[in-house]
Amino acid sequence: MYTLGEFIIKNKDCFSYSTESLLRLFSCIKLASKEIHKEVNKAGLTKKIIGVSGVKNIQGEVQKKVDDFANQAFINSFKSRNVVCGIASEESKNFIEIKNKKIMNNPYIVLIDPLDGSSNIDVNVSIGTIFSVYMRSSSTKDHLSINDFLQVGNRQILAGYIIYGSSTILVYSVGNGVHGFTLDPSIGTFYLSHPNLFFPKNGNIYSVNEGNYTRFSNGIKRFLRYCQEEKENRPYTARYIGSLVGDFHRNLIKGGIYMYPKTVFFPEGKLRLLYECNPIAFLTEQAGGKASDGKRRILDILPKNLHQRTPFFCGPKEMVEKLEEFTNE
Ligand code: P6P
Repeated sequence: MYTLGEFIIKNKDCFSYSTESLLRLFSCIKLASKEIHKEVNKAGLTKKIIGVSGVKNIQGEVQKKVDDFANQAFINSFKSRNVVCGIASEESKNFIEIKNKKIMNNPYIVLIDPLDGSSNIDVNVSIGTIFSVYMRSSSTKDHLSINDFLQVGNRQILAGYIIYGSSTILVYSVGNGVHGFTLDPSIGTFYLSHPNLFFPKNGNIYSVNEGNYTRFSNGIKRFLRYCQEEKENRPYTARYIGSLVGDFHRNLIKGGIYMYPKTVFFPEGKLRLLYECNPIAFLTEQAGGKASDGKRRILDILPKNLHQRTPFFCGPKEMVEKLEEFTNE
């Protein structure tokens, strides 16, 4: 079995940028994810990450200790290894510029949701980290600006997630397919376990919070009724655990559509474009699927601000296109 590092080197021609940089990026991501794995796996036994940190994050949400722990783990890992020149995080209001002599001319920036779905940690449901990497759009001689982070998703050079579940799995793409690596915690190594992930044909899972049904648009309501009627390969199976990474990972492997439509509580949608939807959309397309806001390709949306939200639908192409028939009526 290939380790993640061996796999990257074996496939170095598939990455348009420096292989050494990719290896160093993953060195940071692996280190931070192993730190989080270690704490998450014994969450009930330690006060370190259970409960709230007492502060509110940019989202106005009471930040959980584990959110802060995960955020610091990634920021420290990237900063200490001089791997990127800038970081944007769901947990930080503004982007963080890293400027020192050791990373002069470093062109990489990373956007992360350090621990998506963290409210599930108290009930032992899978949670995840989502990451997205770009080349900065400004000259390395200048200070970073917000425009370096407000790039369309189709300019990502690397995207992926780590799911902390019954096992810890890192899934990524550099534009040459989607590949998953499972952590062997006994030696702290990620091994190739899911090469060339691709949405199965005839997916039959739909994932949405049906508690919001009355608040959905008529198009979404009609699509849900389509999923539930007894015809052809339907009714579909409803599966929703309230953790994007967990729901997406299951749907990628078994074949299903994930939906977070806009509601009266979230008129722009709940999920964040830059560090949730764009990386998941990149993986979706690399796995033969489609990701949209109900009308537009997610990866073509020009971001206006760091924490902007969007309605989000992703999964097998035929399922998303069927949904769009209803949302575009
Ligand atoms: P709801 C977690 O807070 C999250 O951002 C995603 O991981 C998840 O899919 C969604 O929100 C769940 O939201 O409103 O259904 O609880």
